[in-house]
Amino acid sequence: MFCYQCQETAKGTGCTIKGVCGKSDDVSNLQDLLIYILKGIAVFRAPIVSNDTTIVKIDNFIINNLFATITNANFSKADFVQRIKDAIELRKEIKAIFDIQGLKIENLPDAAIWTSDKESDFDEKAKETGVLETENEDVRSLRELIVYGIKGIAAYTHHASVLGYKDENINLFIANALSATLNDDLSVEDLITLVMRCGKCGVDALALLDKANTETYGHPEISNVNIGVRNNPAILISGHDLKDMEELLKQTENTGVDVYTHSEMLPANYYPAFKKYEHFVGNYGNAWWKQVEEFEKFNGPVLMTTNCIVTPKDTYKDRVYITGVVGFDDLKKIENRKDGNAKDFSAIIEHARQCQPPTEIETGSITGGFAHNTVAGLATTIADCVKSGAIKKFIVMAGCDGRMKSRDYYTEFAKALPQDNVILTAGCAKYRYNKLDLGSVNGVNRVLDAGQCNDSYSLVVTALKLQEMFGLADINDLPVEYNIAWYEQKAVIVLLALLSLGVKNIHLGPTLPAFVSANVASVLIEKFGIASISGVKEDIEKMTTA
Ligand code: FSO
Ligand code: SF4
Repeated sequence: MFCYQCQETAKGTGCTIKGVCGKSDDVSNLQDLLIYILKGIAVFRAPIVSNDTTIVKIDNFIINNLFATITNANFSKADFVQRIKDAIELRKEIKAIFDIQGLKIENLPDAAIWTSDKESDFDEKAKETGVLETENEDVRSLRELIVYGIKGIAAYTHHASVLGYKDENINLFIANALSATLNDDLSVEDLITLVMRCGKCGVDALALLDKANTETYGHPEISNVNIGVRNNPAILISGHDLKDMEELLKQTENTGVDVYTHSEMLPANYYPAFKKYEHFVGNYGNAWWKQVEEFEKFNGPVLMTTNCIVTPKDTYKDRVYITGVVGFDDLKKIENRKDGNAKDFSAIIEHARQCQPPTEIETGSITGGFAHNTVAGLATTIADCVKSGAIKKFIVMAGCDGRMKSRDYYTEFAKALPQDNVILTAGCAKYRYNKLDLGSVNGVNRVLDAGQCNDSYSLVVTALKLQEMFGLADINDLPVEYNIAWYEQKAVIVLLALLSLGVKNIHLGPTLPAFVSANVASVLIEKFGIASISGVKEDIEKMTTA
C-alpha cells in the first residue's frame, strides 16, 4: 500500500504498511483499484451530455464511491470488493451508451479496459494502480491534489443529492477531471489550471449543499447547545448526514429515547427543524478522535453516518451502528433508503432502550449557529465594531481536528489572540477552542461557529459580505486572516475553493500535505502566499499586525 491523502500520514510521507487511521494494506490497495476503475468509467462518461436515468445512476455511483474512499469512512475489504465488481458492471453500461452515441477515443486507457470478476485478480491488479504508478513527482502531486479535491466535492455533492439537490455541471466536472488524471499528455501547467477549476467547482458544490441544507432545514440560528446529559437512555449520532439526523429524530420521538450529537453532527443543534424536538438533548463529547473514550462512557448505541470512525474497542463495539458509505466489518449496518422510504432505525432505538443513560462528562453549554444568514443579521453591529476599532481582525480557523499533539497549537493560538480578534470557524477544528471562555466584543462572540466543515461556504459568504460592506475591490484587503487546520480531503477542497476565490496568504497546519511536491509547493507559495504555521507567538504577531 501507499497512501498519503491525509495529514496524519506515517512519518509525514506516506502510510506503507498499515494506515495510521487503521486502514489495512489490502483495503488501501482495493481503494486504489476502485478509484482506477472510476477513472475508466469517467473516460466514457465525460463526453456524454445527457441526463437520462443511466447517466444519473453513473454520476451517483461515482460520487458515492469517491466518498467511500475518504479518510476514516470505510474500512471493509468485502465492501470494496463489491464496489469494484459493481464499478466494472457499470463501466459496461456507460460504454454501451458511449458507443450508441457514436463517440470514439483513440487508445483507450487501461483503466477503461481492464476487467475481471475474480477477487484474487483484484488484489494483483491493485498493486499496479496506486499513487506511485505516476513516476513524475510533480504530475503525481497534482493528479492526487485533483483526486482529493474531487473526493471533497463528492462528499458535499452526496449530502446535497440525498436532499434532492443536484447540479449536472458539478457531475460533469468530476468526470472530466477524473478522466484527465489518466491523460499523460497534460503538462504541469494544464494540471495546475485543472486544480484551480477544481477549486471553483468546490465553491459551487459548497453553495449547492448550503442551499440544500437551508431550504430543507431552515437557516441555522444562534443556539446555546447543552453539553450535559439527562437521565434517559439515548442514541449518539455522529458524522455529517443531516437526512439521517432528521429521520432518527422523527423515529425516536415519544419512545423515551433521547438523541445527542457527537463531533461534526454538533451543528444539527443550530437548525430550527431539529431544535424543535424535546428529546434532542444536545452534544456529547468532542472531535472524532476522542470517540473511543467518549463512546465508552455514553453507554447507549452510537450511529456513524459518515467519517470519521475510529476502530472501536471490544467493550463498546456491539453498540456501534453504521450507515451510508461507512464500512466496518462486524459492525451493525442500517440499510440505505429504498424507493424513497426513510431508513429503518428501529433496531438502534430498541437497543437504546436496553442501555443505561449516558455518563455525564461535561456540563454547561456551547454557542454556535453563526452561518451566513445569522452573520448577515449582525452586519451593522460587526461593521460598527470594525469602524470603531473594537474588532481589528477576523481569523478564519476552520478545518479539522486530529490526534496529533502538535494541534495543541490551535488551543494556544485561540487563547493568546488579542481581545480585539474574532475567530470564524467551521468543521471539527473548533473543538480545540469552543469550550474556552473567550468572551465577546461589544456583544459579538469571539468564536463564531458557522457549522460543519460542509458549511465552510458560510465563511466565504461572510467574507464576501464584509468585502461589500467595506466597499473593497480585493478580498485580500479585508481585515481577515486564514489559519486553517486540515486533516482529510474535505479540507483539501475547502482550501482549493478559497484559492479559486483569490484568497491569499493562508496559513495551513499543523503540517503541509505530504502529497504536495517541492515544486508544487513553490507554486502555491509564490502564487498564493501559502505558508505553514510556526510558533503561536510568531504567528499571532504576523497575523494580528499584518
Ligand atoms: Fe472533521 Fe472528520 Fe468535518 Fe472531516 S469529523 S475531519 S474535514 O471528516 O469532515 O471536520
Ligand atoms: Fe495513512 Fe491517512 Fe491514508 Fe489512513 S488515510 S492510510 S492515515 S494517509
